Amino acid sequence: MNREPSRLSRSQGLRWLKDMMRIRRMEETCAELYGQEKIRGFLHLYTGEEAVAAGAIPELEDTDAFVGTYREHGHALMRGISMNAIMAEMFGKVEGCSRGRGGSMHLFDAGTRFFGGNAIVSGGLPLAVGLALADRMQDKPGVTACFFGEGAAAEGEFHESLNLAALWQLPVLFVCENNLYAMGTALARSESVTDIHAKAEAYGIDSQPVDGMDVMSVNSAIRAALKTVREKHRPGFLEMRTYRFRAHSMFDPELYRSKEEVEQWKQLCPIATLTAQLQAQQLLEDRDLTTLEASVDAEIHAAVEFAEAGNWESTEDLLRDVYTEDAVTAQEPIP
Ligand SMILES: Cc1ncc(C[n+]2csc(CCOP(=O)(O)OP(=O)(O)O)c2C)c(N)n1
Repeated sequence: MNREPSRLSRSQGLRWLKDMMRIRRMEETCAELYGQEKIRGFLHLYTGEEAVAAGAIPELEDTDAFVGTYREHGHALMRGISMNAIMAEMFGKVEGCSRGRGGSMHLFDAGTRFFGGNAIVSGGLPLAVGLALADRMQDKPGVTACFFGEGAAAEGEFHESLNLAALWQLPVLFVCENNLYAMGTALARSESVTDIHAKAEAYGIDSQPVDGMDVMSVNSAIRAALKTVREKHRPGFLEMRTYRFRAHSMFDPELYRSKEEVEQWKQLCPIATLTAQLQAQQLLEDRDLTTLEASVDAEIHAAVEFAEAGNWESTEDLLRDVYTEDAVTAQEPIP
């Protein structure tokens, strides 16, 4: 699991830097808005893991599908869902990408084939296998990218999904974001084999660990894996080794890990690492950083304004899409 040697173009470097900053600042803003009770319910932030979404998701084609978890705000942004639609969804407004029905854990956008955040650990894996099967049965070219945490490996659905994807040779790219903790449970306390990629190998799936704190390593691993999945029509698996700097959710006192450990991982911050690499190669000047920051701040400011100005769903509409029209209007008593 070597870090990629630094071969960077200025335009690609700035793109990744901006994307990672967009994710981080959006998340930090969500934390503030949560404190103000503008965003309610559950909120799981991605801080520290940005290199994975920023390095991976822009490599997907429009025809590919995406399936994620409840920690999916950054993935949605990278897939091209606007920050306005994401923020409005966080607020529960109808202008949100799931019409305010899903909230933080259930961002969804069929238009970009973003088939959702999912509150159920490992719940996305069988969904991804089904999407890939559907695409193949309809002779569609897409790959389904399925992102999930290492906690999923403890679930039966993980094993059933990998088995069927390998057995039926389906074009699914499984991407495990191994941040070492499933809520408060350290990986080594719940798994007898902590190399998650080895579990995929057991199903005959090409698999490798990747330095998930380094956007260049993520990007080259994803490009190679997608190429194989597309050309050979079979599943692939990447284990991104990463770390979340913040608590699991807004309700987590974080008693399961030491402050020293968190500080050590913060030294590997993907944004600081890329900034330093770009500066060392004279590809980034102070004024570039100022411009990037201003543009990210403007995008976030506009998104919060958009969400604030959005509308609540009317009470008359609350049953819409919950029951069929017939069921809602039926006057017949149920026998
Ligand atoms: C089937 C199921 N069991 C338990 C939970 C409660 N739960 C929510 S998040 C979580 C931890 C998942 O950790 P991981 O998959 O590693 O993802 P991460 O939060 O680290 O991104 C658990 C156990 C759940 N949502 N679904």
